[in-house]
Amino acid sequence: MPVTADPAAPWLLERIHAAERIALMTHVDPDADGLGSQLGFFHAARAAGKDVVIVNDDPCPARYRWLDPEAVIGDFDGAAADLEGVELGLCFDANEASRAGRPLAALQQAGVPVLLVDHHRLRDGNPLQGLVATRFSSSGELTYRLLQALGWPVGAEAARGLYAAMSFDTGSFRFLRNDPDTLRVAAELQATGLDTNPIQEALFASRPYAETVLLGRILERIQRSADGQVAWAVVPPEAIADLDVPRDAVGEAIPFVVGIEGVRAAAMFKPGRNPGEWKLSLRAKAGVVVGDIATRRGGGGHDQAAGATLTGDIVALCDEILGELQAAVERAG
Ligand SMILES: [Mn+2]
Repeated sequence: MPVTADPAAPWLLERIHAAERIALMTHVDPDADGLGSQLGFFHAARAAGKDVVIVNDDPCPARYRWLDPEAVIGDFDGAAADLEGVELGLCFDANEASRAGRPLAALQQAGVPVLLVDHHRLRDGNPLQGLVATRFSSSGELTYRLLQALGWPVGAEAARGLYAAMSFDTGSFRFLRNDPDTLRVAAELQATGLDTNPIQEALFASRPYAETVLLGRILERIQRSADGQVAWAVVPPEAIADLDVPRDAVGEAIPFVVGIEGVRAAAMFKPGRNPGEWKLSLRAKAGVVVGDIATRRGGGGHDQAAGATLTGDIVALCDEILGELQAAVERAG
């Protein structure tokens, strides 16, 4: 059954048009791309007369509540009942069922079809269908094109989510893949009357003090390879224990690691969800491909930004990953 990279694929539009009640999901540990995409779709679909609900595995993190002033984002513990009567599920910014957790499993168990809407590379043998297009900067940009193809107007309400999604995944429109369409879509969203200043401030100028302290600790832990082309930081649980910060706050530091002059590939190891687990984040500068290092370990992402969950001794894991990063740098020449 089909996976398409075309937001206007007729079968895809027919499936969405045919469903009266639609549930929207995103991945666990939701980010601004997943949440913004589903909110953009939500507001446009509701305005188009659809009965639409959002049920994620996790609640909306406090840091993203400004995205959802109406509080339409539900979570599985509080809003599982909203899945009742749903005819179609759409899962944003996730490339496999397990990334979406319990709501997707519940829909599948009830025999409800679920389609992906994502810009991450699909794993070989993925059983899900949907719209998966890696050429898009973000799920937000992809969702905008899908809404256009559906013929559903995008008003300022929907635009806020989509613009936030794009701004987040492009690092405030710095990572544009030389695709002029990304800025065109951003301009069209702005033209709805959207005030983008509060989005910029909320995403990039609102770091809580405790997270700033954490950032300082991480920066102190950065190490570099002998040739200075690979940099990494290991953030053990004890570096966070006394700080009131969400787990995903650690990820905020990775741009500084890969942002060092001369560094072409970077890794960060932070505590995972469960004891003994490590969450690996990889970044690379243009031309260096590190995504496969995460994919081989059951993770995913893009060529220059990827992640995976690892278990084992951190010293051995670190050795292994750094060796592969060095090889990736050498391959890039
Ligand atoms: Mn994304």
